[in-house]
Formats: sequence, C-alpha cells, structure tokens
Amino acid sequence: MDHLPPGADRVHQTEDGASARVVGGSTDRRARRALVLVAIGVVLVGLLAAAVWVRAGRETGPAAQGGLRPVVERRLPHDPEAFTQGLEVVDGEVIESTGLYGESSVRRWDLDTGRTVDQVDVPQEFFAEGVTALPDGRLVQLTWKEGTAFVRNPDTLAEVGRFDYEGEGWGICMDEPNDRLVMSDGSATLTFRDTDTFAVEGSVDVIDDGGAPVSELNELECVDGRVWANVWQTDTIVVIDPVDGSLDATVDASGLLTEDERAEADVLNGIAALPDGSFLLTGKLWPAAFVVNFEPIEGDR
Ligand SMILES: [Ca+2]
Repeated sequence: MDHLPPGADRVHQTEDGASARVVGGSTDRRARRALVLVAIGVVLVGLLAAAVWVRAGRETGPAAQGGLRPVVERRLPHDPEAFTQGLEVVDGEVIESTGLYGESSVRRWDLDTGRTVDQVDVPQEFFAEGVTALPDGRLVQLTWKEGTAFVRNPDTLAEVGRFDYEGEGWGICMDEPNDRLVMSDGSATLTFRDTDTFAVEGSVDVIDDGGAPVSELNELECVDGRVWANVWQTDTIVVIDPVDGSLDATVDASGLLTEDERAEADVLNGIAALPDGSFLLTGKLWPAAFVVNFEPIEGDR
C-alpha cells in the first residue's frame, strides 16, 4: 500500500494490509539486500586495509629487523661428494650426516683440515638426514622417509639402537636448556621430542613477522634456547624462538661460494655452533665449509 506510513506495523493490516504486507515484504527484501551490500562493502574495505597494513609491515616493519650476514673467519675443505644433511660439532670434531639412497653415511672430520677421520655407511634402503648429539653423547641420525632414527656410539659411529617415528625426518638438534630434541620435517612445524623415548612432547608452528608460515625448515642447530634453521633451497637461515615460533633474525648466507663453485654445488644445508660462539656452515656437495660470525646487515635494526 502506497499510503502505508513508514514503520507501520504491517502485521495488523486488514485485507489491504495483506497486499501491504506483500509490498512491505518487497521493501524489506530491498532493505535487506542493501544492508547485505553495505556489509560486503565494509568487509571488502576492511580486507583491503588489512592487506595494505600487512604489506606496509613487511616492507618497513618488523620483517626487516634482525637481518644478519656471515663474516667468514676461515675457509676449510669439505668433501664435494658429501650430500650434507646434518652438521654438528662435538668435542672439536665435526659430525656430518650425508644423504641419498645408496650413498648415505655418518662421518667425523677434522675441523682444522677438513679431513674425514671416520665414516660409517648407512644401509642403502635409508636416506640419511639430520644428526645431533644426545645429552649422554650418543648420536641420533634421522632418515628421510623411512621413519627410523639411528642411535650411534659417538666414538665408533656404530649403530647401538633405533627410534621409530611418524612422518618425514629432515633436521634435528638438541635443545639442552629445555632438555628436548627439536625436529623438522620440511613443513613450518617443529616437533619437540623426548630424549629417552623420542616421543612427541609438543610442537610449534614457525611464522614470519607478517604471520605467514615459514616452511621447508631443514637442517637445524639449537643454540642457547633458540633454533637456527636452514630454509631448504635458499641461502636463508632463520633464527626461531621456539616458545611462539616467531623469528628473532634472518640470515642471508648467500655469497659464500664463488660463482664457479656454486654452479657445481647444491644448496646451503649445514649449520653447527662452535664453542667460541662462531658457526660452521656448508652445503650439499659444497667443496668448502666456512667458520663464520654473524653481523647485522647495514640498514637493518
Ligand atoms: Ca646442525
């Protein structure tokens, strides 16, 4: 009804009111449609504002903080046939795990000369991955898709036991302050494991300063309660706060190899802390390893 006053109670209309209800219903639908359109508009504007905010944050905000780069203190030879999957320094010697089916090994080499002192090959059905030392000194060496971790005598490198686990094994390190192992599987999630049973105790999702997951976490190194992780297929190492998965710093480790060396080598994948606070870095099929310290990248906070 044309004369139906705005806001009139349509439920109490008479016969004409019936048609008024129809007209009124149509008006309601238009109003609802308008409301929905306004709501959609508000949501779209909100999303646009959020995207601009996130983008601005990535360019000028926290994502830029904590940029580090390695300063090479010493270069030493590394077996260019070693497909490095794990690197750890124990009592001044390097323990390295190498991968690939039929070529996997665990080896010990001299930190001064790079010379391999001892090597034990892994059965060919296993693709070895990360390695670390348990609190009692025994080594634990992961395998990629086999669900088996070898436990090894640190003196002979011989297998003395095994742990079984679900999913893939990539990197592993011993988080001594928290008395737990930290393990990566190529995703953005780090898993915490019991040092006696290898049972999962918890996990954390690693995120960058914009809140995006940092996946492809590979070789690990636990240092003073932080977890350093090579990001697979990149020259980037991230420094993770395992309490909330946030990044403390990002290392740009590009430029260690010459262009010629790089052409023959595979990706960066080996990080081990040294007792004096420096680090040992290398990569898969790299002809060299580097003792480095990290310094802030100029312009970063
Ligand atoms: Ca390591």
